[in-house]
Amino acid sequence: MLNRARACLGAAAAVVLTAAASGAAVADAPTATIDVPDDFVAALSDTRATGHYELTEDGGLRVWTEGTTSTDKVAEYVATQTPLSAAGEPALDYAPTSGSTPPGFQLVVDFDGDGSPDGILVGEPTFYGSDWWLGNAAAAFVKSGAPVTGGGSGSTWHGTLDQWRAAFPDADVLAFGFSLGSGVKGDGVIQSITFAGTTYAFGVVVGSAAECKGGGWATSTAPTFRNQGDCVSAFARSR
Ligand SMILES: [Ca+2]
Repeated sequence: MLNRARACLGAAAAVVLTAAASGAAVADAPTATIDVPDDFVAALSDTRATGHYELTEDGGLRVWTEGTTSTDKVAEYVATQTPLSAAGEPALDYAPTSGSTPPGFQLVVDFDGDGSPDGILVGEPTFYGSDWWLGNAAAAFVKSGAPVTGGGSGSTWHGTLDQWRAAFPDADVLAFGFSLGSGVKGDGVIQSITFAGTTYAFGVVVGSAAECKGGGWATSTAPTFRNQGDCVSAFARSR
């Protein structure tokens, strides 16, 4: 059976970990599940009128836009509290169906460690390799402290994550996520998202025995349950 631990990662979101109780973990297999949409931080969501996401049956997240206008954007974030020094090399495992621009990886970063976000780092390995660029809305002190200033990336301020870590040793990641668009027409499946050494799949996670009731058991995808009793007893066993 499954052990489960709900880790509260901020007021707005929590990530439910599901891990096999027996047997060695497979290195590349997802080791946690992002609960969709509950783990997406509402205050950070930037999914617009013609941007969409939906769960796939195998634990992926299909993301797509309808055209190339300013409303064609799908972007969601999961709360965390992780030193940038421990974030590793975040990556999306993305399988495109159409479109040539994959979603970018996004890190909402508190660069000076005072608890408030100061800017977003964007990773687009398809275009810029291991270089991460700073969003234009970032605080001035982050721009002035950027490892590299100049062309060659998605904005004027950029560098590898190791360079960013060296420049801002106190930086914390407050949220991680993805963005497709705006103005980009695309369709594909994010099979998993890797951050700070954990690989996440996507699903609907029932968090308590109470949530099993009223049909809740049938909505759960990570794991799936045969019926309400199966769901309720899973929580009984885990206590
Ligand atoms: Ca800050």
